[in-house]
Amino acid sequence: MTSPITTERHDDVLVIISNNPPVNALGAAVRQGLEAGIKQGLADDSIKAIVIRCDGRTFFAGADITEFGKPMQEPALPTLVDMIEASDKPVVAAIHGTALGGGCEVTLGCHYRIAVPSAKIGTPEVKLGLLPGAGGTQRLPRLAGVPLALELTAKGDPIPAKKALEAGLIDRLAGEDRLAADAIAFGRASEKTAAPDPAAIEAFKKENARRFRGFDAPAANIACVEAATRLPFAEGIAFERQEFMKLMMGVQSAAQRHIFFAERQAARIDGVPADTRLRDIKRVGVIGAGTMGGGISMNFLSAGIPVTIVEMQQDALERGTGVIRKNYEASAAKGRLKPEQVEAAMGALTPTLDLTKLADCDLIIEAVYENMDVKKELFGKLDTIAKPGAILASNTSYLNVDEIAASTSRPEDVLGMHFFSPANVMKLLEVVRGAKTAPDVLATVMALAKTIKKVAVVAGVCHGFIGNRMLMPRQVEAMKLLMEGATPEQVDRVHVEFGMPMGPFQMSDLAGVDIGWHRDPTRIESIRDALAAEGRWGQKKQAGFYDYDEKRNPSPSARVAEIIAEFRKKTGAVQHEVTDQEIVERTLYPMVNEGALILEEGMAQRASDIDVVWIYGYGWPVYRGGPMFWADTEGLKKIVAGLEKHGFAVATLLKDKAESGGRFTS
Ligand code: 3H9
Repeated sequence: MTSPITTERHDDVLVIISNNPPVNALGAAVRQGLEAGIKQGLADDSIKAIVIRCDGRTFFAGADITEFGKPMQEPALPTLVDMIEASDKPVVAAIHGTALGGGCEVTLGCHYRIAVPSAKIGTPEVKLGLLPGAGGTQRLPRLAGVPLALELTAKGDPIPAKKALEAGLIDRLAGEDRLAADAIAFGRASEKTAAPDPAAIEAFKKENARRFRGFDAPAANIACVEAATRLPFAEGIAFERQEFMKLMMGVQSAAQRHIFFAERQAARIDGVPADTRLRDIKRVGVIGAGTMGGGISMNFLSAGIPVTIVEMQQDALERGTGVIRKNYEASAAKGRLKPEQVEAAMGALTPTLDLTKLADCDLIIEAVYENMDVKKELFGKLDTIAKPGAILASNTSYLNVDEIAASTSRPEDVLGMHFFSPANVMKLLEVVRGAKTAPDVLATVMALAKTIKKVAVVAGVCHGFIGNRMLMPRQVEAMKLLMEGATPEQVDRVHVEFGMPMGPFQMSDLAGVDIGWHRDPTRIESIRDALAAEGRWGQKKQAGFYDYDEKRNPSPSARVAEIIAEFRKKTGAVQHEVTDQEIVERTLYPMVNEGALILEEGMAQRASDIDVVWIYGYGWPVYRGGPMFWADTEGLKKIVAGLEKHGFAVATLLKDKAESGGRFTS
């Protein structure tokens, strides 16, 4: 096999070049080639300096994650970085694209760093449940100070070259097209030690406590940076190694790595070749300027794709476009957008009351009231208005997309695009593949999802698709638990302690207790009916399963406790002490069971897609890897036993896997 590493001589400078597509990951062959290149430079007296650069779209984007968990091949990355640092000839890192993780650590071992202005540098290991394990936690604080080292390691977001320059993380900016030449003209520097900065460390921990809740890796990153301020370099490195290995062996990092690959895998569509010719999407139409339609529109406007937004009434249209502007202006006020970007986005929005104005749209997304008759009528009209080849999408969260498609003469152009609220923020998009959806329609929408920075998952046509379908058994059981002795506070606490952003009842209050309510205050058949009849519609009414103050802080409600007590009496539900473990078994295990049914029926392409839905659509804790990965870590036998204990009908796939010692995820 030819090495991904080549060398070039430029008089007295040796340039080592890596070409390991797609992202120059530092796999074994790359590390071996780099080692050989450095040795070649050191052995040749006529060489005065060495440059390391990469071909292709980026500098090294990190260690090769696919090698994790396999036997290590020499040289290990830390050894290689040490070797670079020990070179008595100056080594210069020439950075373009993204120098991430191990890639960033290679640059830290180099004596100089030069980067093009568009480059980014960072250590995202924490997002994989890890820490920079090739000396990064020790070299970063020494070079760029404790505060920046904490930001980079414990949060994991890369910074642009200019900021890295200001922080001393890189030494010089190269011309955008002159990186190789500029790098060759470079010299040597000496190492710094990190100044102790305990106040910065404490403040950082406090500021980010919420963000880091439940995760192991941020604390380990912080501990390593702290060690850099107190231990000699070699001891700091030893400490880093020990912490790195702990994380690497742990379940959290395995879960986070699972999600990294799951997210990319989700983009692949079974039975649709990767080179399928896509349809051009130059203008998008959105029907409905409510919260959903407005949020959906913002995704396209932010990506520079013009949007025609349609409403039925002028005041609703104005309100909707007003909210879009307000959201953009709020981002601008926080410095996330420039005023001209706000104007550019708003300038690309065409509000109208006239449905026929959608005739020039390449994709039309309907985001109107969740009612089959309304949707069918609308799609019938769209059929007469939309140009040939336009994609017609429904943002329905439950309804049968095939039935909607059948109201047009072109069901092959119809699919579901289920955005999650708030649609301009939540990353998940469920793309619902109808029985007749054309492969190129599906492929176009999946590719478009990437353009608008969504993570898209293909779902089949079934009630609630993947996410909401799995939510249903959870909500049903949560209500039953109330009848049997649990309180909303207890059920929610168990979910929050598990790592969810909120529990089932907090979620109901946020979404609206009145959603799906029959609207007859005299018909009270459930606790939910009773709440809705009393106007306890959730946060928007400052009363739902909880009472809320003006700032929407919840507190347990005496009235809700009364309603629950009345219902327990009325139905004669048998009371018992509900333990936290029972709540887990009765609310989370049935989700896994439903996930198994979804797989059995082919409504999701793969178990990891289900995990992606729950991570990006519902805030399932990423360190638990999604419900199906979590089920594997719990043990499928235990899940089956738990389900059977509580009288659930166990899905055949789940049972079979448990019996054969199988897993859902790899
Ligand atoms: C580390 O460095 C540990 C060290 O500190 C310590 C060691 C001792 N390895 O995302 P894309 C694949 S941990 C293997 O679609 P983009 C990816 O799966 C690492 N494969 O492109 C995909 O494959 P496929 C720290 C990798 O342009 C393809 O490349 N580094 C790796 O949207 C294209 O990826 C990170 O965490 C990898 N490291 O984004 C950086 N990275 O085509 C992780 C990517 O088969 N990577 N692949 O689906 C990223 O954040 C993005 O990939 C990047 C490009 C921003 C680089």
